[in-house]
Amino acid sequence: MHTDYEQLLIQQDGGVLTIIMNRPEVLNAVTETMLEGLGESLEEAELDTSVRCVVLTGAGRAFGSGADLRQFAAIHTSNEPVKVSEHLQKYHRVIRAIRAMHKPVIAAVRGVAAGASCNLALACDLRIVADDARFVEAFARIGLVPDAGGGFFLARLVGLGKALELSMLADEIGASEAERLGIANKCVPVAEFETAVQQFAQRLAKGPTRTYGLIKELMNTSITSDLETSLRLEGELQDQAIMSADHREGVAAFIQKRQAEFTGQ
Ligand code: LHQ
Repeated sequence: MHTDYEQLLIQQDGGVLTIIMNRPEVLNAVTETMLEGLGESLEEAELDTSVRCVVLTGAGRAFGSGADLRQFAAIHTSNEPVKVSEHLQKYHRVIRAIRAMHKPVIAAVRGVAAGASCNLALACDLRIVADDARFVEAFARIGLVPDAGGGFFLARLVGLGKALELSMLADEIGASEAERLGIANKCVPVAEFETAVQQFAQRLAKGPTRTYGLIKELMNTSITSDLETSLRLEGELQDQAIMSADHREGVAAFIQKRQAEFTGQ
């Protein structure tokens, strides 16, 4: 793995690759440089067979404060119409890389996750949060619509009514509310956060990685497809899963009354 990025720290421990957005002085506000690094490192993680789980997190007291507003303030100084959709392509590359990755991607959220950073966390497969975590769809506060995948992920996680409420009022929700709504999969005290994240990620990294990839494909396709498409796909994917070494190992471990040791194949 290439680990030398200007605004990211990248660490690998066994099968767990941790990508840390690293601009703590502005609560990891997102820039084009950061997005390019995220896109590249996630695409590389997909190809690296030594990586079996990815953790996305922020340096310091926050996950992220959304797009860097100081960078964007400058674009309003001219009277030219502003086209931000091209810039959004950089977020979309990151989101596609997370969703297409054939291994689990976890967002580890402590402190605030606002705006586009909030939605990058929602694009991940699972979210583990510290009890000081705060999620805020901050866009409407500055007269914008949710971007970075928010229109897709938020409503699917919390339902349409709640998604509209969170987007229109742009109020913060805390960790326990996020857990209640199904945004957070697991909430832990801040003092235990780093250990809990590593344990959670290491557990996933020792799982049947190839099957996890197929599970992602099944779930991500099924939330946008009809029943027939989903049933057809589950058959195709199960044909692949049943041929995996991890399936054979799982069955053997059950029969021999021992813990399965998955290789990810
Ligand atoms: C920041 C930021 C930030 C720069 C804190 N930028 N410096 C938008 C634009 C265009 C196109 C594409 O899409 C988008 C998508 C979006 O993400 S829109 C949403 C953008 N984000 C926001 O509106 C959130 C702005 N930040 C805040 O409301 C607060 O900072 C939050 C609630 C995140 C955290 O509050 P506090 O914990 O009280 O921290 P703080 O406000 O004191 O921030 C600490 C420092 O970080 C501070 O700098 P300073 O030099 O005063 O210490 C902030 O200015 C800086 N910072 N967010 N997005």
